[in-house]
Amino acid sequence: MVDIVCKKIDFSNFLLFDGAMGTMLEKYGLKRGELPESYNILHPEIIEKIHSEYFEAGSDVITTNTFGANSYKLKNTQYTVEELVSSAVKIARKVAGHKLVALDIGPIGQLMEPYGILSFDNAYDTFAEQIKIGDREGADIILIETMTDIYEAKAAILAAKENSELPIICTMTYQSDGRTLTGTDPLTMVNVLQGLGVDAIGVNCSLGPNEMLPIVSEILKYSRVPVIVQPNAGLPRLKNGETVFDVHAHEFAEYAKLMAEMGVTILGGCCGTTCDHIKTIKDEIKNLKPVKLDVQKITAVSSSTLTVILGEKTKIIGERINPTGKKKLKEALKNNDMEYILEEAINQRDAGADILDVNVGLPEIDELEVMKKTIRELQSVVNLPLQIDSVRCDVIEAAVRIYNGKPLINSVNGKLDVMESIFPIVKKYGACVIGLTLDDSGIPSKAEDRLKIATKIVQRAEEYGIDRADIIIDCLVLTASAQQSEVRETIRAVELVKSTLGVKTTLGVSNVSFGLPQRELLNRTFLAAALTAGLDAPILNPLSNDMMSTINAFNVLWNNDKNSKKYINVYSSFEGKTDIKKVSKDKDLTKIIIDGLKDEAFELTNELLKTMSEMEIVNKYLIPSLDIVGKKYESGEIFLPQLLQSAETVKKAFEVIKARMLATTGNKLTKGTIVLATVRGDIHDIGKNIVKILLENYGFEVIDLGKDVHENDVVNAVRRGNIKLVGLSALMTTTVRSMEGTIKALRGNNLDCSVMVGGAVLNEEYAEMIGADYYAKDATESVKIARRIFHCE
Ligand code: THG
Repeated sequence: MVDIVCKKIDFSNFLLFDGAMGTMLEKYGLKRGELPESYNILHPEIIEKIHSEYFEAGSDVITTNTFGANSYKLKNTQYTVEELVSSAVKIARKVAGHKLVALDIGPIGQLMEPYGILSFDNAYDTFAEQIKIGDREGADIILIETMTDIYEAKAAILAAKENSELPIICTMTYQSDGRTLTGTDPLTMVNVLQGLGVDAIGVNCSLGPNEMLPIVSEILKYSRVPVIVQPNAGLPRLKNGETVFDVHAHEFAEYAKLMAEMGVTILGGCCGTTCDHIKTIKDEIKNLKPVKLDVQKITAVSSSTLTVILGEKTKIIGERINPTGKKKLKEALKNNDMEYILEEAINQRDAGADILDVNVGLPEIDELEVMKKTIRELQSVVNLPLQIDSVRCDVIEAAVRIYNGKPLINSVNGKLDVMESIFPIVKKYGACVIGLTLDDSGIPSKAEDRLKIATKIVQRAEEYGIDRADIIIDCLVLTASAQQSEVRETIRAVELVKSTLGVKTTLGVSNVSFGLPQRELLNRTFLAAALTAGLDAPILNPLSNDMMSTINAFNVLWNNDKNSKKYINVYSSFEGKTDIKKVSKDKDLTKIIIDGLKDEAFELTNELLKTMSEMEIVNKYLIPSLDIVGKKYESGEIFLPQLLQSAETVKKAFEVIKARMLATTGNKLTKGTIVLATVRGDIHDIGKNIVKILLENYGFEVIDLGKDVHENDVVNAVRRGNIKLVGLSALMTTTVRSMEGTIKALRGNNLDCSVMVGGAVLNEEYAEMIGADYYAKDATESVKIARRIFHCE
């Protein structure tokens, strides 16, 4: 059959998706524990019926029943990705006819490395398999949805881009704190995903339409691609053992209308929505015209949890991860000593860096492998956006590919061949890039000629589809000792480039002083002049008090530091302060744990054991630092990845302590044993695994029964181990009933244990209703409960 379906989607009008599949399937008989996608084979007529109902209700897009059809989730089933995806697309196409079919891609259901087992490449391959089949079978859109980890979303988007030419829509799921599970905020999502070239961005699931409003409005502020919203019909609630959703069609459609008026152009529904909801939206928006928003372009780079916007006040790019002139770093790179590099990163962050330059170019090492490793390690420890610095294109591409965020590439210049090799990478991965004002004739003396090169770079980039907002121009600092007259030209060039091209600027400030005494004096004086000219983001050594104090002073004089607040804070008791460099030399286990430095924790614990007892270390350092980290997590200062990183760091220290106790006293260090299980019918164990990591690192022993655990298996484990605390997890509304059944079974067997429960659809009220003793709203709460039960307060 010749494929004549037009692949271009008209995003200039409203596009109406369909509503829920899962909750509709339950209505048509899907049992708890049954694989929803199995219906594509076992009951295709039911899938067809649901699609038809949405079609009749007015959906422009029919979404395939393939949410969980990935090789990880199908591992222990009789089904293959091939058969489930191809049958799903066929059924959807049959109903949709010339309307659109969206290939549904849900999350894989595993935590990504370094905390979980899922590597970036595995995630990519898993998505690529689904996408190739869906594309071949004639889907029109790839819908990547319910993503909670932006790194996984990136893997899915790359898999879609490299294995099909279909339009890509990506939606993420937010918690009530306005972030995804792994801590991504709306601005960061837009900055990263828009860069990756998705055709529409948005939110789905988890929250009801009302709770989503602030998130949607934040996305609309930044998104230059159409925005899609597919809320749940409110937050799920258990009523007489059934899951109910309280936002009915009319109220739901009112919210849809409100969102359309705000600027959303693609609408639909997630859990709990029905064809009534879709039909009512259709009616509500029929007389509306899509709102065209005037979105301001920003120059911004992102890690997975933090976006740094250039131009808002001076942003500092830390230069210290660069072997030039640094003997110790060279040694560390040769010896694969990541801990040294991580420390450099942490010190720069603590000193106030906003972005970190990463250059690992040494002739005697495998730069590509070391760069990848360095990026992975850095992004698990510091949340600052990274600047990827190499003269090798292959190194830049490899690093940008595995980077979890929107990086800054250092650099491109006015040479044709360099632009031809760098710009495709910038475009494909949606990075920002530094453009150096030099070309085949070198660095021009005059500011006007540097502007010419900058103009050429910007124009060329735009031909590649790169927005000029993603380009940061470096007018290049020359050394005062060799090219004295050209130092001022750099300052003039900054002014010229900014006023003519409207781009942001950077400079590697310390170049100015090579070969002269008192380098810091020249550096800081030059910095002050460049800041006055409008320099947005200097590359410098954040550990230099001279440089940082110049910036602090500048921010007062330029009215950036309102009421001199930061200045006063830093300098009002300056006499008593020690140098930043000296402070960071003292090793403190508490700080090491908070920073998440595993190897250092291991070494320092061994060191401390020479003068302290095992329990002293546990009580003086390990538990208090985990408490600090827990508080930071609860207050929203840090997010899940950093929480887990610190937990893993404590684990290293515990390993040393446990081994020592076993050797000296024969005692095992444990505060108590806890049984954990994801209940019968539920295969989602991310939440339970996070709880396990935390509990173990607080010194509890965990018997992990895994997922889809039968009531009797929990009962037996509790009886056998005389267990005092059980933790049960359920993600789906349908499996909360298994949770209730498990608690009944424990009580029915007269087992004297407390039960704590957790999971996305639970709250205090259900927990009580199903007979649990405790509700753990998140992993840190489960630790508090365990400490209460085992009296370790
Ligand atoms: N523009 C852009 N990128 C750049 C530069 C630039 N990257 C490299 C450089 N210039 C900026 N980064 C550094 C990194 C290290 C050093 C200087 C600038 C350095 N400084 C001391 C020295 O020269 O001996 C060592 C300092 C120390 O160890 O404390 O090595 O202009 N886009």
